[in-house]
Amino acid sequence: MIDLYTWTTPNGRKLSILLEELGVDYTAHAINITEGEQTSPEFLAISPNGKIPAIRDQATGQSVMESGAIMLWIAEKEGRFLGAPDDKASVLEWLMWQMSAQGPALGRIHQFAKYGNSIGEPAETKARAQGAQVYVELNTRLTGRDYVAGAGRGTYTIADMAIWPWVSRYEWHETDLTEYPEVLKWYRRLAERPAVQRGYHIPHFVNEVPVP
Ligand SMILES: N[C@@H](CCC(=O)N[C@@H](CS)C(=O)NCC(=O)O)C(=O)O
Repeated sequence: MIDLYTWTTPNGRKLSILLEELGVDYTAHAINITEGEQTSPEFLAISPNGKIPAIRDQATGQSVMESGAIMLWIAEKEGRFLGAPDDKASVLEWLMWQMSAQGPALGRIHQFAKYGNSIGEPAETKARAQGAQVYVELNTRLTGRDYVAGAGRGTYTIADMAIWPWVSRYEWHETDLTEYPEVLKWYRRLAERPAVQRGYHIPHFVNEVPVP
């Protein structure tokens, strides 16, 4: 049994989507990051970076922080959603792209576009350009493919599960997905998956899965 410490954010939803896709037993614990619960000593013992998501394997007592590390750790343990052996390089590429490029670029836009924490011009213009750039990269990658990683048209992997929840915040970063038709097709395809829908509503319902 896995304990998942999470909140209603893209980084949290990556893990609840993976666990729902795997169909493994897990218990979701809500860590309300708007109330500072991520700074409690109990939580910091599991997640020393003071951020969700984190997990704890009840069987071994092993805890893991950092969403990309957790996804890899669980997928390798379960032997699923990593594609074929030859697909591993592209799974890692797109998982790391999500962690280092897509998440930070879009999260920066949320700070001023959604929360009103202005960083002034020209920094906001530059941040929006970087946000558009990650969509161009994803749209290009998805051209002629169904999934981001793997040979041929691709295979559904943890890389898709990591990227999708950030795209689901398209309204927050004021992106019109119709400008990125390959991303839109992929986004809708994943949004239809029952496990993605269930995972989106962990640890609790906020809104229906947005679908343009
Ligand atoms: N690199 C981390 C980022 C996690 C992260 O930024 N989590 C946010 C919510 S999406 C958080 O817990 N913020 C609370 C805080 O920073 O105090 C990961 O991928 O797990």
